[in-house]
Amino acid sequence: MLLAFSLWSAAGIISGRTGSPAARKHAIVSIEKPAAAVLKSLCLDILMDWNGKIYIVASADDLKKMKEANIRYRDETAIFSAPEKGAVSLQTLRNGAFHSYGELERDLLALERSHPHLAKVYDIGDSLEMRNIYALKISDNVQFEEEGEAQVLILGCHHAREWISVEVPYYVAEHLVVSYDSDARIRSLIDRSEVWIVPLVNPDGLEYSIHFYRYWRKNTRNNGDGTYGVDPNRNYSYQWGHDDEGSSPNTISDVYRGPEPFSEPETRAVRDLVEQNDFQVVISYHNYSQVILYPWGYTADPTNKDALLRNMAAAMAARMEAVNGRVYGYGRSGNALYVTNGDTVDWAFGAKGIPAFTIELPPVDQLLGAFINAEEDILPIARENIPAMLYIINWAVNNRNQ
Ligand code: 0X9
Ligand code: CA
Ligand code: ZN
Repeated sequence: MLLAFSLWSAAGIISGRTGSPAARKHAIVSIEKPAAAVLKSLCLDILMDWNGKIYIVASADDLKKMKEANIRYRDETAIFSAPEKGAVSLQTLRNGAFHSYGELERDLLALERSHPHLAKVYDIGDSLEMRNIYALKISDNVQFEEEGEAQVLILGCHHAREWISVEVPYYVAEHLVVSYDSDARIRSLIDRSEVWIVPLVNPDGLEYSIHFYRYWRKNTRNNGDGTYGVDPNRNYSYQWGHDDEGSSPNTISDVYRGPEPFSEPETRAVRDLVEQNDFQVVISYHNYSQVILYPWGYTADPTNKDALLRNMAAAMAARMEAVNGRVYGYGRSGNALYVTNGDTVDWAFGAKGIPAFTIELPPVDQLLGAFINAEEDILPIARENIPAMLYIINWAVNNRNQ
């Protein structure tokens, strides 16, 4: 049922990057899976586990370490470099048509300025490097704090390298705002709801990914031991640290869960926003895999609302496919190839009782680009997500006070 490929080997291999974040050249290499057991001690950045091979993002140092450990690897950099070059425009140098932190700030403020009765920008907290974490609230009478309407929360970019996960929430927001006057269905939904959109939960990580290291995943926390970064999607409190397979206690790991639940300002900002409101649904965008996931993530067991969550995921998938013909899978997170603990949607559902979904955006696999989406795919991907979000807003309106 689930086609998602895991980034994290089911064997729980520890992955991460050594040293401080700095601009460096990396190769992508693959090794045969049986050799993977020895990887644990080398602390390498494992990109994916696919088709019997483990793919690794390796610095010159890493390659040296692998040679010393007699690990035979194959250079696969060429497979990955082609889409990456095509995906960024030379004009804007780094991030092409994708939003940087500054560009997102500019565009959110512009939406607020052009539609002051519909869109309001909130600063819901500061990142470690003191960037603002922005939320855009969309509603009729947006200036009123307590409207007593259904509420939906849409999050993007917990993970730095997942650039498309900023774009989809942003364009959903823009579409809702600019279509309000002309589209009766959107107007009626927005009149009866408040939609909160946080396109960029991890601004420090995104900037680091843009300027220094494209495949950076975590935030940029200095762990104090020569390693950097906590995985924001392992730092929520529900079943935090449940086991060392769904998250890692090792600071160097790319799924390091942090020293304690909500140790990171990015996850605290989301927590506080949820606690100050009454959301009926939470959506958290990630990529890649093209799949809609619902709790639990920490275990393969179903929740007590499995049928409901499954029906909602199926309804979203059908609406997405209808736009461009792209098929999104759906299923329970922990039932897929790997478990996670401390993620957003387990917390939203487990601690707050809110139906919550992780939407892993395209592509479906690494051969179609993995974390790298072509600029010309941004709008088609955003467009196919709009009907799914309208369905979710409508569901929230119909299921308030349940
Ligand atoms: O590992 C994650 O945090 C998410 N995948 S990603 O490739 N974007 O990093 C998945 C979270 C959903 N939970 C599970 N699949 N268990
Ligand atoms: Ca409203
Ligand atoms: Zn992610």
